[in-house]
Amino acid sequence: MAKLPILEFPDERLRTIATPVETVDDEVRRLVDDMLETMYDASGIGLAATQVDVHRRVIVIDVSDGQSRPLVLINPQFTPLGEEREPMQEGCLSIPEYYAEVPRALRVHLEALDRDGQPYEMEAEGLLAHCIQHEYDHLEGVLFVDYLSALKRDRVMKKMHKRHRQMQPA
Ligand code: GNR
Ligand code: NI
Repeated sequence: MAKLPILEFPDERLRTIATPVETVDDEVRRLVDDMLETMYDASGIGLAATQVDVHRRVIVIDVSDGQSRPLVLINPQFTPLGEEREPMQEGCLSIPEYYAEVPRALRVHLEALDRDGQPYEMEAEGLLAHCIQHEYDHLEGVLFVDYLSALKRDRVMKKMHKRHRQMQPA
């Protein structure tokens, strides 16, 4: 397994729309394993392939206590269940040290392929439902700051530019 570098906002590559996986082969499984290692190392609860600059429809999630129950979502599709929306404080490994409330569907129905290419479906709510929607957005090139006001997004952009200047001094 290998830890992969994570793209950070406002990197334009985060805006790429991911393409479906045709066959879940060893290469895809290696990507899944590398993404899990990357997510656990960064103490995230989810990671989309987009964030590691691989533009395929692959997501890993683990919202369990002790991060012991990895969930693999390949070619995921979800539908909101009911009209209920719930704001939740979100963060993103591609936008470090910034958190904001985002309203999303409280419950969703998910269909995806697992690490063996087997289709499964499940219902999710609360944090897991939020995380599924956050990760799905990444596959569509969407970031949670897109739901904020232009003023707030601008502030995040400035903060990130400052961070990147400090990381790589001229
Ligand atoms: O680690 C993460 N925490 C989080 C909290 C609330 C809603 C979504 C998330 S996902 C995020 C990791 C990440 O950036 N995934 O793309
Ligand atoms: Ni994210």
